[in-house]
Amino acid sequence: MEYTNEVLESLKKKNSNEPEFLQAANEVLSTLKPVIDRHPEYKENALLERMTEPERLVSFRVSWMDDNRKVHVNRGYRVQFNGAIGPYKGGLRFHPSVNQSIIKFLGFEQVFKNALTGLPIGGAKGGSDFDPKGKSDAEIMRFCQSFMNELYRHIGQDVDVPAGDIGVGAREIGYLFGQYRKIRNAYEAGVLTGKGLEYGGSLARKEATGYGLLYFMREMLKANNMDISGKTVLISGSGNVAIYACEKAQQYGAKVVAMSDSNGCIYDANGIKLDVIKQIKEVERGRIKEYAERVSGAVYTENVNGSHPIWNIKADIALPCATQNEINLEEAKLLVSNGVKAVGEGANMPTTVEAINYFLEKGVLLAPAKAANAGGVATSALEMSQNSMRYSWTFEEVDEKLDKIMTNIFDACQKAAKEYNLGTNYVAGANIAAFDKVSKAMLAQGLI
Ligand code: NDP
Ligand code: 2IT
Repeated sequence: MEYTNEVLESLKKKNSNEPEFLQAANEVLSTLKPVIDRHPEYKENALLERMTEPERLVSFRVSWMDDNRKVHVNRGYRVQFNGAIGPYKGGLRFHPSVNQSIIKFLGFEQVFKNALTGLPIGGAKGGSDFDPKGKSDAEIMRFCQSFMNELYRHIGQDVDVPAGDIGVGAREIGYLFGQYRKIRNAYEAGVLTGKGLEYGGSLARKEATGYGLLYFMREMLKANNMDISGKTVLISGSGNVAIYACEKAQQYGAKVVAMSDSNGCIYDANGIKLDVIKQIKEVERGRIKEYAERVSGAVYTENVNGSHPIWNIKADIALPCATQNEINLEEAKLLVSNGVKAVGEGANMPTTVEAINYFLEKGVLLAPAKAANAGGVATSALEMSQNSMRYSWTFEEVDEKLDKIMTNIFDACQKAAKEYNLGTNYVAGANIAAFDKVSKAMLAQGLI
């Protein structure tokens, strides 16, 4: 049997209850055959088996008390997937859907994404099945403190550096950092990224994932004689990534007509008013349907039975920026029939394998998550650099570095795709470029 298939079959047996992890592994491994054929040493050194087995995974109890003194117990996780390139690095997700499969898929993706940034960071991910929705600030703080009471022993600025993801933003990072500092009695600023600007955070980190997605898009479109200006854009989600993707898309002259949250989507034919979205989401922590109550002419459509009505709106570009598997084959067909020419994955694994293949078949340009959303973690690494230097760069300095990093990532994806005659398949290009770097680092460090 083919080496990649052999490894996939064994993964399926070992991880049969982890569908998202298997999906992520399959998506990567299925594109690596031409590389494996060229490099027999990869099989001899069991690189695929080693890359798909985390270096370490911890799961722990997080007990906390709500405002009515009721006790709750959640499960916390940290997976340190691969440390060959640098300290483990990756976000924390607080969402009720979090389980071992989700954390492992995210950690696995992170290894390759971090390699593509060109910066010295290994791959990790963590989080909890805690649901931050409807919780008071005090409850969030107590949860974060309890979470850090265990996490602290596994992290460190040269060991493992967590950051935000779904449900974890500047507020949560602040509480986590405070508790870490208290436990350690040391100001190790680089132990967490996404910090507030007053205590070691980096300018442009908040904007970085969304802006980076658009920098990647710009390069991908340019390479294919297209341009963002004047295009109609759909952006799912209305969190950190979606908001700053929208901001940069608008700066580039695109018309963003729809955004969403987990309940439904809004359509505004005149173009989304981002200040209203920021007020609802960043300030009030409210629901997206309130947009339609505040902006005349805007229409709200509720999700029904897991459907995502946002993907049934006519547009040129779709930017899924909410969560995994938010575009399935049916939705991909709708997008293509409505004229979508390019898809940029701001979220991690937002497109199912069937949907990816459909887009590629139809000639839709697909900017894959591990390349296109790497701007967030890249800027986290820039935050670590600034913390080590005890210095901070201006917004423009960080933004310029981010732009260069995203341009380099696109170039690397394109180069790998060309080298293996894959045309505009940047999905395979990203996997191959990242795999090449991680493989070389692992081989150089021997069998560990
Ligand atoms: P936020 O928590 O800020 O926002 C998440 C958004 O997605 C919200 O609008 C949320 O809606 C929606 N959403 C979350 N889960 C679901 C779900 N199960 N079904 C439908 N909608 C959902 O997170 P981020 O913006 O930080 O993250 C968004 C995506 O981007 C994630 O896939 C994350 O892994 C990825 N990412 C984030 C980076 C970062 O720097 N933050 C970097 C790279 C990737 P609601 O409020 O209703 O839950
Ligand atoms: O998925 C991701 O890349 C993130 N959530 C950001 C991770 C980080 O360490 O900044």
